[in-house]
Amino acid sequence: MTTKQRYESAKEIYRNIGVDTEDVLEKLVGVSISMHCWQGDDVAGFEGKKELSGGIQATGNFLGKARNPEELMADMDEVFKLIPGKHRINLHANYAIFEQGEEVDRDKLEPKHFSKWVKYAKERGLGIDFNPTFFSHPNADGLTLSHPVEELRTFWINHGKACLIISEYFAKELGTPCLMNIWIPDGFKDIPADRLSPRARLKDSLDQILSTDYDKRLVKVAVESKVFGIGVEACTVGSHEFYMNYAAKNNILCLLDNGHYHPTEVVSDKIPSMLLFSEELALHVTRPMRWDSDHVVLFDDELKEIAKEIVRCDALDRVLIGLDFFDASINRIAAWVVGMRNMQKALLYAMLLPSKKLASLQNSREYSELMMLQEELKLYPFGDVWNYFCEINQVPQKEDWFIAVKEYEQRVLVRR
Ligand code: RNT
Ligand code: ZN
Repeated sequence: MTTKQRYESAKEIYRNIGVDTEDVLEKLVGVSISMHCWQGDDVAGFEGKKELSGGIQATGNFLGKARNPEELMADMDEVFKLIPGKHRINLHANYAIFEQGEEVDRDKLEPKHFSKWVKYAKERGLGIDFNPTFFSHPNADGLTLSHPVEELRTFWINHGKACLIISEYFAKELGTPCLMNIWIPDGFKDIPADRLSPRARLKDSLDQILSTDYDKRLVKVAVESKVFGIGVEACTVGSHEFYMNYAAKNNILCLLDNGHYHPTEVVSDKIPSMLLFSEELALHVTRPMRWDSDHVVLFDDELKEIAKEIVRCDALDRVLIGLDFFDASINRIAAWVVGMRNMQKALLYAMLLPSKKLASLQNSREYSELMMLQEELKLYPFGDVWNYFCEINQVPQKEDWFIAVKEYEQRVLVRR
């Protein structure tokens, strides 16, 4: 049977439960996912030999890591050939591209240092999202925006302000709003004596950054909380409560990274609550394994649950989905493709559920039937719809994409 024939049969099966697969495929292709550039080089960036700091860690030594902008862009192109739809790229400030002799420190960054990225994105019709980089820098000695030393705190405030201007430049150039996400590594390894002052300083730093004159329609600022990290096990300054309140009061976005909560706490459950109180919400979809390990996103239960919440809340246009993982132990392009395709698969899976019917079973408290149906739906021919989606969007189906990755590994990566 051809992919199309399998799809036709699946379409019929889904029609019987009231799901229109044609509708779903049209919707799905319109969902853009923000692909993080930092999977391509283990969060190294282009500033030279700076150690990765801030309590995040890329482990592994797979061959072929991108060493410069050209290589990183070429690798990203390979990924985009293998995933259906049009997406966005997510950059960090330490991926600035300097001309010879033009290097500046992070507090002095300007739009021109990102013009090559704009050119790249324009040529491919991609949007850009952005992140100030508050780690891997001599001034980030465990504390940044909450630093008690004014001079250091000011350096980081100025970095944040510079990044707002750069974000606005991306939005203007590319004609699509830029999400600028703030994550800082600030915290304490052991029990602090004062949790209030660092948070008061962080609050003031954010106020100062946001006082920059920028167009709120073009730049969406988000704040990303974290419960713990390597070296900051006892307390993080930017906790969930801190940022949720800060975001609500200042009308900016919260960004939820599903590796940043207590190990049994799930982001999927937070999505509807957040959406009741804020217009938009941003996500870093990742896979924590026992800790915030940033493993490649798999098609697992929590990913499906996250996608279901977005779809059921009818919030595809209110939830900004970005990925955040960095695995250096496998082919980095394969890592990207697996993660991106899985995010799309999860959305498709969610869109193919008869959500209204399931909700009505819940509301009429027919819990036995609800459980039965939710379980039966797991074996519906979802894969046949996915393969057809790949076919009509001209990317390889099933595992076939890996042939291209292997070929690129042999032709390009092994020579690096
Ligand atoms: C770290 C945060 C943050 C980073 C990226 C590189 O724990 O998740 O989002 O992973 O900014
Ligand atoms: Zn994150």
